[in-house]
Amino acid sequence: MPTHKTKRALLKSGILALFFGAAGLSMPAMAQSPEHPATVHAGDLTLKGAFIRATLPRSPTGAAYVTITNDGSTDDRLMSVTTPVGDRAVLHEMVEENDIMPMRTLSDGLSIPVGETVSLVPGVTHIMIYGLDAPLVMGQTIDLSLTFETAGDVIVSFDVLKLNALSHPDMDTEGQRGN
Ligand SMILES: [Cu+2]
Repeated sequence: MPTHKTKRALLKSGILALFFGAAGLSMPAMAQSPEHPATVHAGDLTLKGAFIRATLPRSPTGAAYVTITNDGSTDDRLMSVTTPVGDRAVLHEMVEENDIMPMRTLSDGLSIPVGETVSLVPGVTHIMIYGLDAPLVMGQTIDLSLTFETAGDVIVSFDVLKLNALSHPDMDTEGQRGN
């Protein structure tokens, strides 16, 4: 039998749960669909495993990753990306030079050839977000707009994962290696 005191404590935690539950429901991520779409189909393209690494409090930049498969009969190309959470987004590749890894802008975009799967993964390629308005916090979902030469504009929900995340859990379950 709970004492009067513990009853009150239980009631209090119930109220807190309600409060946070309601706060969760009002988050922007819920606006798009009842279930977070892990996989996005756009024309002949399939995009999955989209994630952004959480950022340190004063970090001016963030990095986003996604895996894109082209099942069509035309080569496609990721041309540009727009972001609601920073000044601009740029496609970057890492180039290993004498033990340092400078980033280079993919000014011609990123080719997505017919029948291939192209993964933006840490250490290889990423979407760099400059001028972050606020830190990116684990658990958030950020919608980026990816513009393809053929498939056009595609909105993809990126899950904010931990600071040093290597891949999205959706990809791990398929036995893919995150590196
Ligand atoms: Cu970069």
